[in-house]
Amino acid sequence: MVNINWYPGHMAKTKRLILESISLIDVVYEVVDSRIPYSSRVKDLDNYIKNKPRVLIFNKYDLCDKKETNKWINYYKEKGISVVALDLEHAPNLKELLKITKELMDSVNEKRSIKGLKNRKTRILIVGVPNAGKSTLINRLVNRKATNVGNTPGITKNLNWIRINDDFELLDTPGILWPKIDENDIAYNLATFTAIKEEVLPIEDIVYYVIKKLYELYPNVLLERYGVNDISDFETVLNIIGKKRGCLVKGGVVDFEKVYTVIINDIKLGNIKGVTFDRL
Ligand SMILES: Nc1nc2c(ncn2[C@@H]2O[C@H](COP(=O)(O)OP(=O)(O)OP(=O)(O)O)[C@@H](O)[C@H]2O)c(=O)[nH]1
Ligand SMILES: [Mg+2]
Repeated sequence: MVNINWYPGHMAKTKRLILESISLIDVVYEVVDSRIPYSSRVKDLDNYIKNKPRVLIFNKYDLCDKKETNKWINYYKEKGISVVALDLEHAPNLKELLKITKELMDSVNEKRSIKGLKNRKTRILIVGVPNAGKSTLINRLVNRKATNVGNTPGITKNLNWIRINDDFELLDTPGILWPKIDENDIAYNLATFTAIKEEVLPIEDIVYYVIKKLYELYPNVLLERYGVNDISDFETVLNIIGKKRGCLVKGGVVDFEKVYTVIINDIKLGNIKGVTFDRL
């Protein structure tokens, strides 16, 4: 049982700053990782985005198991949430997102006009767990490198307003988690898909979790990529993978640390595609 108290001061601060800016916001884009559409939803988000119109963005759709992830998309849609799936890396098709945003904004402005208020520019808050692709989304929306991106959690450090044009502004925010992640699978899913810094959980535990999940859900991936079809003994598994992937030290002995890095990097670099770890 894990109980991750990885909640650095800047996350609490980010939430406070979001709460302070929320009255300026019209629409919230909540970005999740399509491989963990449940684990990567910020659990206490409602507390500080209030009841602002929201679009749930399933990012990194290129890396997920579409059959399983589509079940989640339908599940959220049935709950009345607007959902858009995106592959920002290869095919950033933003049309549907912009269409939904316009619809949400039109109804904001309708309500304003009833009160005799003028239309206002669209201000969008982008939130999500670390490394979900929030800043990448902003760069695609403005079509330039307006904010830094990177493949580790914690790249964005501050809240940044980014102007698209006179009618459109975006607020980029640092990734956030919640004070206590006390569900085992959520913690390991976040660690597996790089939303929690690597140091927070022991790397061998993360790797063991990944292998166990692949064995349960995607045995073909485990077999084809690593030559493993039996996980009853973890050391044997590491030895097989180490030999297959050249993680050896002098004398042909497998270096387990290198095996861990290989597996973590395979996930991180998207070498393992077509996997979704959350199940409905
Ligand atoms: N394969 C794939 N990679 C993506 C996609 N979107 C973003 N990435 C990659 O994911 C990594 C994280 O992207 P960022 O935009 O920095 O994520 P972020 O949510 O702003 O992260 P923090 O600022 O750390 O919270 C980068 O390496 C991106 O290139 C996608 O749709 N598909
Ligand atoms: Mg960022």
